[in-house]
Order: sequence, then structure tokens, then C-alpha cells
Amino acid sequence: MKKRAFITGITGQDGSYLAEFLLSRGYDVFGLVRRTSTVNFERIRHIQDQITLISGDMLDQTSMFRALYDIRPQEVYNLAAQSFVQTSWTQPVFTGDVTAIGVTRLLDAIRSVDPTIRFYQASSSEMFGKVQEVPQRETTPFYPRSPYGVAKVYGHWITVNYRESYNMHASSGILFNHESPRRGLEFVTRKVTHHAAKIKLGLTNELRIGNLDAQRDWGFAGDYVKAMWLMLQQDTPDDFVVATGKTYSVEKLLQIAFSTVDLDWKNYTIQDERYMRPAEVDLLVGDPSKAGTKLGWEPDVSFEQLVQMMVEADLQHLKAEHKL
Ligand code: NAP
Ligand code: F7E
Repeated sequence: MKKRAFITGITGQDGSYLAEFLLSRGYDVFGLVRRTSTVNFERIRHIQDQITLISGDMLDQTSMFRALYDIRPQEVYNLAAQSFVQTSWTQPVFTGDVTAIGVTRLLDAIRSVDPTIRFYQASSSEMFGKVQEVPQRETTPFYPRSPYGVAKVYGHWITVNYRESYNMHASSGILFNHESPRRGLEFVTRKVTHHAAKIKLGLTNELRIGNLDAQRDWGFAGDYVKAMWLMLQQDTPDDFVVATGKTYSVEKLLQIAFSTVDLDWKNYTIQDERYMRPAEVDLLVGDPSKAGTKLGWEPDVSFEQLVQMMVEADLQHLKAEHKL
């Protein structure tokens, strides 16, 4: 009998890569989708006939309970979140409700329906925020710097708590930034690669951006979803940092993206206060050695390859869209 996996956030970047990965492993894949007035299945359209979508919302526990009761999955991947850090300052309560309390709703629904279900929580390097140690590892104390980061700390600890209170197979992946051509346009990598491609094609002539000094440990989302799956294949649940171990500034990102299309980023980039944050996370760099040793996981795609892949994909999309 095929294994059944249930993914919340299946319409998001990671959800789409994870669904593809699980299909390739022979799973029956189910995904939670919330009601929207226009359909937003762009990232999963190519696999839509191979997966089953269930209507529900992280704010509505009844819908989660019903989904779990109907599907009876062996594995649940909780990827749903209000995931954009900047928005978490303008919608702090909503962010807490979805990204923090939503985790409890789901864990408790699992506990009621079938406590043997294996659970993955999408924790984040944003929990390290104002970093207390470099590089950051599983034992580094948290110091979140945004309502999003605070919500993720809650989600992380409630996952640990359900594991310890109810002996559930609940694991938390502390993933550092991971990107792809399917990344939302508001995140800095995709914003930069999309603009570099647009400028190259003559569709715009400027990029407005915030803090150029922030440093991030950026990897490829396609590599990172494999680590999620590996965590749920272990005999015992645990927490793992998933990262590349290398860090780059936003300025370096600009250099690589614009040089991919033979342009100098300095000629097109304007710093704009609107993209500065009330509290910044200056430096993130993870130590993925535990994931390497215990899961046998390591990333395949380098930062340069990632940025070039994203610029190439944006060029292709834009050419097709504008019939160039
Ligand atoms: P994403 O592209 O923003 O996707 C978020 C998903 O959550 C979307 O499918 C979204 O649905 C869904 N969602 C939001 N609110 C919901 C609600 N109330 N009910 C049901 N679904 C809801 O995020 P991602 O980059 O794939 O990240 C996946 C997870 O990993 C998130 O939890 C994120 O916080 C976490 N994370 C991401 C990174 C990263 O660098 N990408 C790093 C660490 C942790 P709609 O399509 O309807 O909006
Ligand atoms: O910002 C700086 C910004 O929005 C990265 C989410 O997936 O990863 C992501 O959170 C950095 C920050 O991602 C702009 O100030 C400069 O220092 O791409 P970002 P993030 O905030 O790191 C973590 C791990 C998650 O868990 C989150 O869900 O880039 N930056 N100028 C800018 N950022 C944006 N968005 N736009 C700018 O114009």
C-alpha cells in the first residue's frame, strides 16, 4: 500500500517541491488549500492531476481534523505560514495566529486522530535573529527579531512539547533561507533576479531595495525538501539545522545576479527606506553538520548556481509573457 503524506502550504514554494519529491518516492500526496477568490495553483499546476487537494485553513481546526480523519496520512508536513518577515510587522496578530497557534491546532488534531502520524514543523533560522553564536546550530539560543520570528519560536517549542508530552514523532527542521525560481516575488533573491532579467529585457530601468549589508545563508529549495523527508524517516524524532554553512550579503547577491546578464547593479539600484525593517537580522550562517552526520544530507546547488538558475528562469518567463 502506498504511503500517504499530507502537506499544509502545498501551494507555496516548498510545498510544490516537496509534493514533487514525495510523488517521485511513490507517495499518495494530499495538500491543504485555503479558499481564495482567484485560483493560485501556479506552482503545482504541473502535478495537479497527481495530487489531492483538500479545502481548509490553519485558522480553522475543524478543517484540519476532518482532513486528517479522511486522509489518514502516515506523515504530515506543516509548511503553511504567513512567511514574509516584513508583513509580520503590519499583521502581527494574523502572523501569530497562522504561524504560531496554527501549529498547535494541527498537532492537537493529529493527537486526536492518530498520534502515530509523523510530523514535520517548518522552523526557521529567523528564530536565531540577533545571533548569540556564529555559526548557528541546534543548541544556539533563540533571539527572534520580528513577529514572524517570535511566532516560529512558538511553533518550534510546541512541536518539542508535543513530542515530549505525548511521545509523538514530531521533528523540527530549522531551515535557513532557501530559494528557487518559484520563490515569491517579494523575497529579496527573487526580487533581485526578476529585476535583473526585466532590466536586461528593457522592461524596467530600476530596482528599489533595502539593506544591502544583511547576510544570509542561502540554499536551493529543491535540496532542502529532501532534508524534511529524511527527518521523518528516522527512528527517533529530533531537530535539525538545514543550511549550506556559507553566507553572502545582499550586495553580493546583486553583483552575481546582474553580472549574469552582463550588467553593473550599481547603475540600476536605488536604496529605499520602505524596504528597511524596524529590527534587522544582520547575519545568518548555519552549521548543518548534524544533518550531514545523522541524515546524510548535504546541499547540491551553490549560491552562484542558484542565483544564475533564478535569473535564467526569470528571463525565460518574461520573454514568454511579453512575447520577446
Ligand atoms: P510560502 O511560499 O510563503 O508558502 C506558504 C504557504 O502557506 C502557502 O501555500 C500559503 O497558501 C500557505 N498558507 C498561508 N496561510 C495559510 C492559512 N491560513 N491556511 C492554510 N495555508 C496557509 O513559504 P515557503 O517559502 O514555501 O516556506 C514554507 C514554510 O517554511 C513556511 O512555514 C515558512 O515560514 C518556512 N520557512 C521558509 C524558509 C525559506 O527560506 N523559504 C526558511 C525557513 C522556514 P497561499 O498560497 O494560499 O498563500
Ligand atoms: O530578506 C534584506 C532584508 O525577505 C532577506 C523567509 O523565507 O527566510 C526568509 O526571510 C534579507 C533581509 O528573507 C530587501 O532586510 C534588502 O535582511 O528575502 P527576505 P528573510 O527575511 O531572511 C527565513 C529563513 C524565513 O523563515 C522566512 O519565511 O534581505 N533586504 N532589501 C530585502 N528583503 C526584501 N524582502 N526586499 C528588499 O527589497
